[in-house]
Amino acid sequence: MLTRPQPLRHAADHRPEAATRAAALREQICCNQDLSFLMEAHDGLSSAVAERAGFKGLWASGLSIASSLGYRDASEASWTQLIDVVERMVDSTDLPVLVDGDSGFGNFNNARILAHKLRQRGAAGVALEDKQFPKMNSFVGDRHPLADANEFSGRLRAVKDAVGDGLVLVARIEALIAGHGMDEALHRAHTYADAGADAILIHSRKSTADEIFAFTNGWQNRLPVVIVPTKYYRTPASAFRAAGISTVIWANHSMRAATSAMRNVCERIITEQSIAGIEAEVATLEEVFSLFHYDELARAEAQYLPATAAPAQRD
Ligand code: SPV
Ligand code: MG
Repeated sequence: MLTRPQPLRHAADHRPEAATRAAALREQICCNQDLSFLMEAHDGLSSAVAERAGFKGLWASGLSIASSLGYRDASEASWTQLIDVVERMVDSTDLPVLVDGDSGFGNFNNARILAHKLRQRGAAGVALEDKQFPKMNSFVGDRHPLADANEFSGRLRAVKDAVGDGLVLVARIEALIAGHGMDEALHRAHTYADAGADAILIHSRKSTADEIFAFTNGWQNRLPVVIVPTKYYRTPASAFRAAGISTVIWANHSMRAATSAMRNVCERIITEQSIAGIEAEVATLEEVFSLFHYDELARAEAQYLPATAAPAQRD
């Protein structure tokens, strides 16, 4: 009897299903005993690098994705561009991806379409912020008009009805960014919990974590709390643990590291008119190839290409 070799599967076919990733993210955000960390990524490469480094979950940052596409973080990239990037991130790793869904690209209807398509592309969760569309990055200027809390709750309810537990739904509160104060932030957190959010992201642009800890004191972990310590970066993780915070998002550091590394290498090459000096400082091609499993392709070629196939024509 002819025994056929097991068919090889394309690298992306080995990846966990969307439901498995959503369950993994839910575990990290909602059920974790210790603090969880999500690392920013903005494409397939940065996702694969973060996974290789040991991160267990990714943050698909709106700022970083916009920047890598050459847009401003002001709702200039479309939701279809976002889901295409998320698909590349999902296909490049086994990790759950929490997607920065900005304000949901419109009203409840846009938000639920976004969530539905994100789930189809394998995302594990979506964070929606209570701003109006178009939004502006929280660290740019002082114009951050908030959405009405009830209208925003409708966006959350519509997303929950559309995708159920298929995505972890994180409600992000911008009241502190917009200068509305702690009472408003807590009121909104309770409103969004009532609307079905799975976790609350409380955002601050202060250089200390004081207002984050004031929030966690008032909130008493009715839902898990997610934070983004980009501006209060000096606060140690131990302080976040002590405050009972669930998850820390390192929100833009691969994008910023890439920016400074690219700037340095460009300046060196233009000055030195040579790449000899930087060869030892950049990733080897072998490292890049290994991130994307060229070995699997070689095995597939052995299985599927005719043995007599002529090598590809080269110049
Ligand atoms: C992002 O990474 O796009 C965020 C976080 O939303 S922040 O830039 O802090 O608003
Ligand atoms: Mg963002």
